[in-house]
Amino acid sequence: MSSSTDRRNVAVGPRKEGAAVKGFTQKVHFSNPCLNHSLEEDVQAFLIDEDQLHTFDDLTKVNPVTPTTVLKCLQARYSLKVFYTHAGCTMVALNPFQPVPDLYSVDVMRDYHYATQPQEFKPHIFIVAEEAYRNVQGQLEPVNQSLVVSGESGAGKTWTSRCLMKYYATVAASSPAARSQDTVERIERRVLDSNPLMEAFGNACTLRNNNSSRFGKYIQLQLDSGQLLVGASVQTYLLEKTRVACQPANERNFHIFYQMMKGATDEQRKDWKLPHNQCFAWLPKCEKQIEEDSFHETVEAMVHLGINEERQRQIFRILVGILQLGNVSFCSSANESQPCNLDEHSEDFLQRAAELLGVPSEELQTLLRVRTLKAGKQNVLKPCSQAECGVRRDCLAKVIYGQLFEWLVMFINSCICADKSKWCNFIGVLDVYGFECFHINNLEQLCINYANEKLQQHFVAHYLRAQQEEYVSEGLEWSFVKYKDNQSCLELLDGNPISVFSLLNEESRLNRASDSKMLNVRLEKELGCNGNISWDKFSKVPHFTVTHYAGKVSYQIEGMVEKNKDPVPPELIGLLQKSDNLLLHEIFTDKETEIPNNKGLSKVTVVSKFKNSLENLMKVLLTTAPHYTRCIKPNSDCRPLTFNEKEVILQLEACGIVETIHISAAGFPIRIPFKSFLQRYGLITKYSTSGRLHVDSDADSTIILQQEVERLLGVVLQHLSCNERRSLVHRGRTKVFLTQPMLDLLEDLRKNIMCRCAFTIQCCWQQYQ
Ligand code: AOV
Ligand code: MG
Repeated sequence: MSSSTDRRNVAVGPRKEGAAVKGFTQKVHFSNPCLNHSLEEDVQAFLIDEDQLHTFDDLTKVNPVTPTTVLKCLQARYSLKVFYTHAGCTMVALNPFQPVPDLYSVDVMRDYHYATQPQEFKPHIFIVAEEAYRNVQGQLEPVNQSLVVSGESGAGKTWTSRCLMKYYATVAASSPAARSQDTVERIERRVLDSNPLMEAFGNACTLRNNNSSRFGKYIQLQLDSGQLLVGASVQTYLLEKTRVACQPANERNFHIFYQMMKGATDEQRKDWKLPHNQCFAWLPKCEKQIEEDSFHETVEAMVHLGINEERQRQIFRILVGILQLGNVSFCSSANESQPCNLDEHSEDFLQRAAELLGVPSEELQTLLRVRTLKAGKQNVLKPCSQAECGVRRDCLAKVIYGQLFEWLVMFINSCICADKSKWCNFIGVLDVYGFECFHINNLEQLCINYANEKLQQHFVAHYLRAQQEEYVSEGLEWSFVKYKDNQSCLELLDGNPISVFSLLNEESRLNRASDSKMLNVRLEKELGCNGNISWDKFSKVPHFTVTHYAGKVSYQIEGMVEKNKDPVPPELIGLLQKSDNLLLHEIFTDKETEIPNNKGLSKVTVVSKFKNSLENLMKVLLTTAPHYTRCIKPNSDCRPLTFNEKEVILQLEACGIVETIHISAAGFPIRIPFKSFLQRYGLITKYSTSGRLHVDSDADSTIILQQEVERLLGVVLQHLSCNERRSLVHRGRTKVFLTQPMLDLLEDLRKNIMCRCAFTIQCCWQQYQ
């Protein structure tokens, strides 16, 4: 497979007319970016041009490129409400934290798509979208594309992903008629409707973000041979289902519950046995005021996606059943051999929960209070302690909610995914939960931050490293730009044979009582000398601190092993299989109900499942041409037009933006294999006045191709000195390396020749007539 950058070639986004001529004289820096500039120098540099800073629409033009100058440039633009800036191969998107409707209208989408007005060419997420769209029809063969959107929690990833999907639903609408209307056709509508639905069930208000994604998502937009959107498929990653039964302080449960409470009709309330004034333990309010008017939108999305009324009713009854279950609590039992009782008000709640979940209430009550163990071949009943009863109740809620979410995703896929014969390429949009660091972090944050490490690794490997390695292998002069590699952190987390994950898995499988303590001891013993992990000896609560690429995070060890085991009592699954709620019955039909023996768990743990699913994602990403968008959160209070320098600089440093800019500025972002290059631009030499050249695009010998490329470049750049030429284009061993101005020039020359040919043919035709 050739590198992805090969494919980001001739088909690029909208460009200003004449940009090639203007950009032709642009200076390309070959300064060694590893040299550290002093802060004073930085200040000096940007003070000189301070008034002009906002005009740099590509950070590669800032000189010198340092964290401070980059920061000041972004700040100047942000203060003028300019939210997008190129950073070489990546797009930096600053969160406006306020609606900017004019920036994302259908008209603007079309402007970028057709590129007719100069103002259309300002940096915009639509440039990324359009570039990927045009690149699908690669030079020689179509290439799948991936839009990787990253950034910390609340930075704007989900917002950006939605925006990208809307763009394709508009410009690649499956019916030509739909393109001239503001509405979108059915498949586009359905693809877009998957967003509010999945967000209602998978997003929640956290301390960082009122609409925080609690699951990861990779959506592949399927395009047919005419580049029209004909379907999509969604892959989701690890929903944080613990939230359903346990919400961190000042955070909320999933949106859908609040939407139902606010939006249900009286009739629905009656059906759900839900009085207006009922309070739920699992529906905490947070300090933030959140308007909960989206129930209608969620139901509408369900209707568009084909979830009929009866199915909706089953879904909502399950959800209210979960809430009722959350109000059930237990008293401690005086006698260990006796199961604990329900506390005084819980009888009613349990009754309602059982009714809504469609299971017999006595059986539910018994199964929550008594567990079944395997002793040899026999099953033995054992009364649960008060705490154990609570754990079983939470387990039941979590497994129901988790499986309901999976069913929903499966259903969405079944109605948006096109038949394989109907599509040939895809553009994937990746939106995962952003890097998180709370006061208390546990397995959820460990997984979320691990996913972000993996994405960062993908970026480092596929851009920072691959780009530079290619320069060297193609024989270009290059002084290597150092970058922060997160490989050692990843090895700490998921490496073989010993890592945080492997030890956590071992403890989970051993199933011993003092697992948290043991885990801590083993982590310290086996990984203590790794520089990416540390312990605070004075802390009362056992925890370990990991130095992630985006900062240090302390993880609480208590509860981690249990969360990783994610045990579900099989008896409870058996109960759900008997449910007369048809959806619940369907969801649990094939699930395992065998009682395991007490030797330990053979079940796949949460982290191993998550690691596998991320590895599969990485494999898919590797087969696609990536486009990176870095979302930046200008302030942690989510205030509009507030730019906190300290917070922004940390984010810029974490994602290696300065290194990226250096590599992009000093490098040649466009690489075209000789053969493709000659196939596209060979006509320039054929029609050149400076002598006809023989360009045989079928020639296979690299040496012949090299010579032909050399001659072609000689014709195009005949008036430039060797040094000038080298700053624009380089002939490598197998590819031509180009800067954007050079590509613009070649494209303009090609276009001119084609226009001239067309004109000549027209004249001949007229004469002939
Ligand atoms: P995230 O996806 O990156 O966080 P979101 O995409 O949910 O963050 O963005 C957070 C909030 O910022 C949104 O709800 C919007 O209010 C606002 N916002 C973001 N981008 C824009 C924009 N371009 N224009 C206007 N408002 C915007 V997380 O899922 O927590 O990691 O997990
Ligand atoms: Mg999100």
